Amino acid sequence: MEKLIITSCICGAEVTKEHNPAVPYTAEETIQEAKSAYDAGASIIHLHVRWDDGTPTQDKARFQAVADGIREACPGIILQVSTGGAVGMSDFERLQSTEILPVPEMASLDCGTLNFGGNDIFINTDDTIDHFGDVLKERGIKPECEVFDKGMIDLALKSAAKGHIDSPMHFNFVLGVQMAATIRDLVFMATSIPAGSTWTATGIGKGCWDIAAATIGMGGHVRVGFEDNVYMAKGVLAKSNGQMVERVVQLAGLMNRGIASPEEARRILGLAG
Ligand code: KMH
Ligand code: ZN
Repeated sequence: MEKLIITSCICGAEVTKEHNPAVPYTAEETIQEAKSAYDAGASIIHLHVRWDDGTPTQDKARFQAVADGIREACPGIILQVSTGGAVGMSDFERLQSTEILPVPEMASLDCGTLNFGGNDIFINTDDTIDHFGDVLKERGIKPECEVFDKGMIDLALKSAAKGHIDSPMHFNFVLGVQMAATIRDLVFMATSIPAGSTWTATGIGKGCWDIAAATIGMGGHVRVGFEDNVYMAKGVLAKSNGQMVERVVQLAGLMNRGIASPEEARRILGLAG
């Protein structure tokens, strides 16, 4: 089995300090949270940014400032910028995160439309997927196909077949937003992607730790962080993203699976480096 790549999604766009006071808003807080995850063993930071009052933004200058700080604090880290942003943002706004320099090595590519947080609609039509795929390809950024249910694997493969996404593809199965966070569905997803693809899984909320443990055993890679979950256990808030990454490292250790360094993650994911 390959070593385990840990991605930390340190702040997201929707979670707030009301959910957990440790959720970062300012550039300094966000950089500090990235460092806590990196020091604990994360090799990829999935990055959203906020204005100081917590409002999500895809503003290029804000992304640049936070990315510069993270790269300085976390030498060698792989930056995966979000192109999802927050519900309701335009495609133009969402893609600004890909314009930072040096060009980020990875970006999320959301592969379908879904109910988000209950009653919001997160829109990703076929044209959006194809267009985002083209932009990432042009900029030499590896997409992480965000898959919130099974049909989204099919939409990603449809876009790839039209030439908008290159192989080998990398997927992130997000369980607990649209599809439920069950190990049955995780197995279904992991066995429904082309041979040679790599995959990460994300359990939202209380599904976080079951999905992480199952994924470690199945040979996938794990994402944890405040974007997905703010608790270590029922009623026990995580103190930092680093604390959540530490638990994944402990689980992997108990299961005899090594942790990938950023360099090893680049090799596993086929990033240019
Ligand atoms: N904030 C969500 C609407 C991504 O980063 O690409 C979208 C999201 C996925 O977080
Ligand atoms: Zn995200």
